[in-house]
Amino acid sequence: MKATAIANANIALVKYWGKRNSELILPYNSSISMTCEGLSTITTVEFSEKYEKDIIIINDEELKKDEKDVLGHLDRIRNLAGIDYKAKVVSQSNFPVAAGLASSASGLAALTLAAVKAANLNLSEKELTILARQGSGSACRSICEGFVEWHRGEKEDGSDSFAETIAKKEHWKEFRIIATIVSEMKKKIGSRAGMAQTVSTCPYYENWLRTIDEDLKAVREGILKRDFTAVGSVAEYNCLKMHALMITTRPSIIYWEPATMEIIHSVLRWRSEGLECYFTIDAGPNVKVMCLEKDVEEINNRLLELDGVKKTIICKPGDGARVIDRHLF
Ligand code: 2P0
Repeated sequence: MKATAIANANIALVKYWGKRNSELILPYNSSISMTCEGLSTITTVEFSEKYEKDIIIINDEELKKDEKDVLGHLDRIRNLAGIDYKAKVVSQSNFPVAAGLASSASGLAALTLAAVKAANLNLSEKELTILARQGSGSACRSICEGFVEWHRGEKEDGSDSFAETIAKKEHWKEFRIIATIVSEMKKKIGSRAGMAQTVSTCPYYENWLRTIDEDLKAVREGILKRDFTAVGSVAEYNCLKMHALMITTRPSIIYWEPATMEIIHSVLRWRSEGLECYFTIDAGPNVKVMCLEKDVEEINNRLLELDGVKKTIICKPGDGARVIDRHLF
């Protein structure tokens, strides 16, 4: 009862921010993302009677007891499979965790698939996304390939809140997201607490929900037409709207650092000079820059020249989660 899976992180073009049900992780709004080749997590899960307790090792560190997400998710899968063996889980990501680079998405997606296979469950991709969603909302999008939409769903039980590919990676091979790393520090406020705080205190949250369908439609259609200007400009604006919510939450959530601002202004300047690129930022200070393949080298070089940029990772549209043979233990 041992299996290993790999999953890529995803970066949202239309963001998820706010839950209508925090138990089942049901969002107020649908979201669209790109699954990113190159930002991956590999996870091996073994269920066995030889383990007296769950052992969870993430990026070479044993998980502390108070981190319940992973344990709760293992229990969910054990219940589904009707097993009560303890598990050993070893997980390794190739990018900094908790810096707004969606490590929980690739981590929980890989954990879901590896644990499901190790428990001999047979689930469809849609069922896997519903299960991964309950571990971490954005993880459902990392199950799927390429450009992905997570449908918010209407039902109370969450059975229609799932993710699916809207365009495969081959559809738009030229789309690039350059993830810049300005800080590898663990963020001060996690997304989970932050979004709950926004829903309960931000006076603009209703307007976010009122305008989200326009953004979803523009980005979805832009992806299908490979219209980079449409996708980039709406994704950038959607990110700014989400950060406006965060900033006007009480107490304020300000993820931006000076280096974040430096990159925002640089992108705006390069674009005004004719080099087309757009930015998006998640729950952290790191900026992701969207561009097309033809400009990626130039933009990457310019980003690396900025004072605040420590490192960049260039991402193409990538595969969904898959089982692999190489176990981590
Ligand atoms: C997103 N983020 O759409 C948004 C944008 C952060 C900013 O999804 O509580 O780790 O596990 O459902 O999925 C991060 O939130 O939160 C996230 P939970 P998750 O990518």
